Parts: sequence; structure tokens; C-alpha cells
Amino acid sequence: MKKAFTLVELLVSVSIFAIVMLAATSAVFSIVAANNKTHAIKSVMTNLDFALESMARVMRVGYEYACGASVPLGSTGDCSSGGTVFRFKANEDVDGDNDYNPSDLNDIIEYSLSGGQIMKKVYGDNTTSLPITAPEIHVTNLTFYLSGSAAGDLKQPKVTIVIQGYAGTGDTQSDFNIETTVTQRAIDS
Ligand SMILES: [Ca+2]
Ligand SMILES: [Ca+2]
Repeated sequence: MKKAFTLVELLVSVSIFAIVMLAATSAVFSIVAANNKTHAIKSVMTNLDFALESMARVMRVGYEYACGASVPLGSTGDCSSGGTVFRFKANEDVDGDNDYNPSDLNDIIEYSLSGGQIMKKVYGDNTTSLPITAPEIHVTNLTFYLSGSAAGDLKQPKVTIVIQGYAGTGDTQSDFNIETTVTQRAIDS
């Protein structure tokens, strides 16, 4: 008797093959999705790291720290319970007018949140305002906690920056929550 597949055997094999293929395909798709997500997180973190690093670098060497929009330009002011605006005097000509005077109201840098992006405003003869984070990054919270900004409080000005937000949408959305602390380098009183 000749050996051959019966119809049932054939149907069973085809079904098993289909199931295996389906599983393999969805595994490939989930690997691709995971890879996309990893890639999205990586580029977000690179951009944020860069923004935060450049903020911290100029803040560290600056002085006259002020937190909160209500503090007059050129004055200091703490916000131990958190503020959304942070301002300080840079240690060099940052508004690009080729003039630097420690006691005038030029070359003051301000960070705040607008439209999901961290904004950097430079006060001076050439006042400018520019986002320092990519539009793909949605910053939902930017809070500064500042202490020791007053002269004579025997505390060094110290600010903690908290940044929260997300990048991507749907399955590729990645949330982030980062925090860094900057202490003024110049000795304060
Ligand atoms: Ca200047
Ligand atoms: Ca102080």
C-alpha cells in the first residue's frame, strides 16, 4: 500500500504551519516595536542630557540665583517649595553685545517651560528667547527648588532641577523623570 497524506493530516499540518508563522511574525513585530521604543528613548535621553548638561554648566559658574517669576530682575530669591522660573546672572557676555558688567541687568539667563519645551531667555541689549529641548520631547513639568540664594544666610546657593515628561505616542511613548542639583561655584555668604 502506497503511503500518502490523508486530507486530515494535510489540514492539521497546514494549520500548525499557519500558527507557527503567525507566532513568528508577531514576535518579529514586537521585536521591531521594542527596538523603535529603545531608539526613541535613547534619542530623547541624549537630547535631554545635553540640554540639562548645558543648563547646569552655565548655572554653576553664574550667581545671583533667583527662583519664581515675581522676583525682580537682578534680585535673588529662594523657592524651597518649588518654582517654575529660574534666573541668574551669567559670568560672561551671553547676550552677544560685547559688553559684560557684573552689576547691570544684562547677561541674565532665565529658564522656564513653554509649550512643552524648556526655554532659555537671555536678558540684555540683544534679548533672545529660544527652546533648548527638541519639539519631539514633551516636557510636562519643570520645577526648580532653590535655597541659600540670599547673602548673609551662611548657605551656598543650591538649586535642584526636576524635569518630567514624555516622548513618542501610543505604544512607543516613553516617560522620563530626571533630577539634578547645581551648587553655585563662587563662594557666597
Ligand atoms: Ca552682554
Ligand atoms: Ca547665601
